[in-house]
Amino acid sequence: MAADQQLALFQTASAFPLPPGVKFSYGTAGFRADASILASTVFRVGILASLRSLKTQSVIGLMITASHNQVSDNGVKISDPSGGMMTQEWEPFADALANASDPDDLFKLINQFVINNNIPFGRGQYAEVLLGRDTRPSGKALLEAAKQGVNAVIGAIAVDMGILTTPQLHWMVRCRNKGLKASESDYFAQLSDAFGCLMDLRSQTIETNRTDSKVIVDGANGVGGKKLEELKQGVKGLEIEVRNSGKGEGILNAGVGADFVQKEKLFPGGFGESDSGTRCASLDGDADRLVYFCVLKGNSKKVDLVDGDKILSLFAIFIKEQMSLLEEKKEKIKLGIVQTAYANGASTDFLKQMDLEVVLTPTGVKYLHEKAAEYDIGIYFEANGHGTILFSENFLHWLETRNAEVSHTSAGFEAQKAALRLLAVSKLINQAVGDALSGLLLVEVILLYLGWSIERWNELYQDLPSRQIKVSVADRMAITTTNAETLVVTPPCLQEAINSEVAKHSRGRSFVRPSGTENVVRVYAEASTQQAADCLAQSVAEHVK
Ligand code: 16G
Ligand code: ZN
Repeated sequence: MAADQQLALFQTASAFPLPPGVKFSYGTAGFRADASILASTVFRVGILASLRSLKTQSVIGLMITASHNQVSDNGVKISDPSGGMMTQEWEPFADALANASDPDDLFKLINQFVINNNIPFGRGQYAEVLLGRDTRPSGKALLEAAKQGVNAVIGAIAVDMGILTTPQLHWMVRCRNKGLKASESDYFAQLSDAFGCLMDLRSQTIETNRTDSKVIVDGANGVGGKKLEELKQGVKGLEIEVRNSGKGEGILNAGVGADFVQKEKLFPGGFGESDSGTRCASLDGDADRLVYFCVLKGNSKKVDLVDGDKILSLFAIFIKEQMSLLEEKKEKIKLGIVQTAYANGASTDFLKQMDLEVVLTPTGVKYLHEKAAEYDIGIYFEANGHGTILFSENFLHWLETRNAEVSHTSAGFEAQKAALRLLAVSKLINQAVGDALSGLLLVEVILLYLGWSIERWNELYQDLPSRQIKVSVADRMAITTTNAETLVVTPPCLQEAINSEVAKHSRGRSFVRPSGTENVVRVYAEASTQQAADCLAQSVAEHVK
């Protein structure tokens, strides 16, 4: 390593000492912790991002957010050149960097890693990292730490993209690497244009049973609400009311947001019984999750939840219908549905009854995304509301070329419209990661296309009662699993114990897994009644303790 590079690293690293007594882990969604102890981690992730940019010779993203966590937390994660999550191969290095005890240790680690991976480090080669942050007050100082980390690598530049949703930053990275327009106004324009296109391509004859013309959206007092206010300016034909937009006094994620609504099944702050009968939606703190809900009357803040599984089902219905309208090739198009073990059993049954190929992956966007990318059209969602629809380059190319031919038959005309709709969906729905803003617009336009109210949508199937519990244990990693986390491997005998509890309940299903974001083991149970689901979860939890 060149002497000037060595010096640059030592000097800046000394300004960001590792806090004593903590161990950081990249986890399912990057590093997350109380913001007060994160400066050294964010600085080091800045270095990591520059190295990743050098290695891939592409633009990399660095996002400062802790999503749905409380406002005093923060976090940092990397977007790879495709706009997806950082490759898992680099996660052990990320962990080692974050935990290096001092600049000397840090330097040795980097040196070894660049040699092993043949990274043109310290040779003045160009690297570029786009930085984004959510609205957390700690974000500004952490962004500065990230900038210094990026700049500690000679030849690397950090570009501050300002306050963004997580999916916006991922989208920008993807566009930059494809040589496409990548500014925030390009993002807004692409979404509203594609929405407009889908609105124009609706069939005019559809009977509608809708009485609810507007949607009210809970912005979690965070960045999503703020950005939705901007996005909606360009959206024609839909009334969007934003609450908890982050402009008022409300605290980020405190009794608001998609995570709160999904887990508690209660309406968020800023909503009331007078909203019953109106379609409502909720974003999480960095706007990569979306759930819908209906406020129930006289029922102590309870809601009817329309979760990620139902959003997935709605998208699957629409995509399948468009595919069936395509005259040619339709048998050859591979459509895949990707869920995790948390998907409600009723949703999986429903999708299978539609003759769709459904696969499960472990929890975490990186797994779902990777699997969905294997299809021509891959739709993935977690029950918590994170998901998107991926289109393969080949399939998009085919759609574009087939559209160049003008058709004269009525079936041909319908097929052409279906192809145009699919192309518009590929532009509306974020191809990099799940994006609550683009997901919201797609849900809305599909409901309009089908003429469905939220109640009609919610009636697609009835969720099986379920229960989730957290169990604190000495070492959560003692539990290992296989088959997309549905079966326990170690400790021995635990799976047998779960099986015998499950057998006691009609439609019983239960699994356990160590959390990737908290120091707990999570227990999930499902059964034909709420009481049975509660009982099953409790008894399985006893075996975990
Ligand atoms: C993270 C994941 C999310 C997953 C959740 C599980 C990303 C971007 N986010 O939020 O997909 O559902 O972790 O948390 O991958 P857990 O491991 O604590 O249950
Ligand atoms: Zn999030």
